[in-house]
Amino acid sequence: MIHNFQAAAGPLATLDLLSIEIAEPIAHLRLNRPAKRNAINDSLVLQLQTAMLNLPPAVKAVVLSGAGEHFCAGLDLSELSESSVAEGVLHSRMWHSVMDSIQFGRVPVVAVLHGAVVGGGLEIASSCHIRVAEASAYYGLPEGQRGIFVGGGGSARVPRLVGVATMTDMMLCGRVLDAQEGYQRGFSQYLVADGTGFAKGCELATRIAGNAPLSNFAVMQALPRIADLSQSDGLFLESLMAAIAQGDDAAKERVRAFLEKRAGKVEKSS
Ligand code: 1HE
Repeated sequence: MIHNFQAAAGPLATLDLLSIEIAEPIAHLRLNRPAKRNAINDSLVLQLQTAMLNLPPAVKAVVLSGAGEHFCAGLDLSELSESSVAEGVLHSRMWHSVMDSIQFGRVPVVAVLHGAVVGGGLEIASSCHIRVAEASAYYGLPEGQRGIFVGGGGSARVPRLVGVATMTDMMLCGRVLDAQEGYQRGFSQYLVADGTGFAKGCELATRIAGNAPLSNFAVMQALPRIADLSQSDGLFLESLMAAIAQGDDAAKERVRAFLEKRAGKVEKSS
């Protein structure tokens, strides 16, 4: 599949730490600080939020990657040293709001991971909806060794992917998972050869962008919330979300298309 990506215009073009290209219906956001291994300073994390909030309406899915040898080295530690306790809380809350703009934004985000996916980089990846890992990817939470704790939503999102025990091991013992272990334990839904992650990410983003918008909305907004509820409350919310989605014209047309043999069957992936 060939995508003709063009540099983004408007407010997205002014962001200097992200490179943003668009081939409708996909936007490609790339962390673009390779000399610092895409370490996330305040400017970069806020630019990520600006990008998520200003995606052109024609964009229906995002691919997020990192420039250079690594996806992301986590928090820029050079900004951490002199902050007070109060500043620390606000800084963490700022990250939470940016990560929410990814997880609960308008469109699904496919992260393409390679090299180091560590600390805040893993927190960013965990906020995305789909993770494609290249064979070079590895996952770490060096916060445990740096004398700090996760602050970008990791304690809420990482255990939901790999469990509290694995996260505890990564933080207390400095355990680093390679791409294969990360795939088996649930960090990535896809594991691909080095150099092929972006193509796979674009393929998946294209499929996602072809779904009915309300279906994608339900998966992004309702599914993680239902998973956090009691079964009874979750099932009640599910019934409301299901009725809203199936009442939409897009759902009615898609169901009709299948019944009239105009839509594809469910097939095994190749
Ligand atoms: C950085 C950072 C950074 C690299 N902050 N400057 N994250 C960490 O504890 C991970 C720290 N980084 C590393 O372990 C390694 O850099 C990597 C394994 C990611 C990559 O290694 P390598 O050999 O490719 O690169 P390098 O030589 O270590 O780094 C290249 C430059 O990037 C170097 O700067 P230079 O000026 O000497 O060239 C590094 O100092 C710089 N650099 N990583 C600042 N993280 C919301 S709370 C989240 C809390 C956290 O994320 S804590 C975990 C932080």
